Amino acid sequence: MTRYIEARPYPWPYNGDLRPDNTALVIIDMQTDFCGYGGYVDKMGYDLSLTRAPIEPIKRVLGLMRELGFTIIHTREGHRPDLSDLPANKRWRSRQAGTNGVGIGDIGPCGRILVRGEPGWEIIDELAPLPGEIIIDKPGKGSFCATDLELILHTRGIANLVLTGITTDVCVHTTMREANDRGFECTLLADCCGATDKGNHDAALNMVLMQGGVFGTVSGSAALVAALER
Ligand code: C5J
Repeated sequence: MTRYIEARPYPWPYNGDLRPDNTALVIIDMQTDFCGYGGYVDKMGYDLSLTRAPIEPIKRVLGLMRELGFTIIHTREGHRPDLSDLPANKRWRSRQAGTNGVGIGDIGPCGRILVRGEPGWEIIDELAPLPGEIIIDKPGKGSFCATDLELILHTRGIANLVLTGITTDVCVHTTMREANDRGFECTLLADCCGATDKGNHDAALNMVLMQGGVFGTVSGSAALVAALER
C-alpha cells in the first residue's frame, strides 16, 4: 500500500513508502533559549511570537505520530559547560547580536545561554520529550554535525524525515540539507517551523521547492494529519 502526504512540489514521500517504522518526526531546538520568555532569542529583541507560532501545530503532529508509533527525535542546540565545543567565532558573533555583549556561554535571565543543563537550554514543557524518545544534543546548527543522528536513523531503518522546529532558516534548513545529502527523503512542515524573521522563513520554504524539490518538499500539519488519519 502506498501512502502520500499532500506537499509541494510533489506528493511526499516520492515513493509513497510512508510507514511508522521507516519515518521519523524530528523536532528541532524547541528550547527556551529560542522560543521562551527571557531566553536568548527574546533577549536579542526578536518577535517571540514568530518562534512560538509552531508550538501548537507541532503538538498536534507529535500527539498523532506518537500514538501511531513513529520514531520521535528531539534536538537541542547547546554547548558543554566548559565551552570546549564552542568555536570562538560563534561566541564572538553571538556577542554582537544586540545583547549588550552577552552571548552564548554568558549568563542571561534563563542561566548560561545555550549551555547544556541550563534552564534556557531545556526543551519547553509543551513539547517535552517522553521517556524513551531520542534526544540529539548538537553543538552546531545542523543535527548531523558532531552527533550520532545518522547512525541512529540507519540503525532504525529510517528513510523519511518529517522536519519541524526552529528556526526555519538556520537549524531546520541546515538539518534538511545535511539529511538530503545523506539520502534521506525529507518534508518540512511549514506551520510547524518558525524563524526570527518572517521573510527568511518564507524564503527558506521557497528554496526547498526549486529544481523539482531540491531538498525535498514543503507540507503542513493539516496535510500530514489528514494523510495519517486516512
Ligand atoms: C539559531 C537555531 N538560529 N536553532 N539556532 O541560532 O536555529
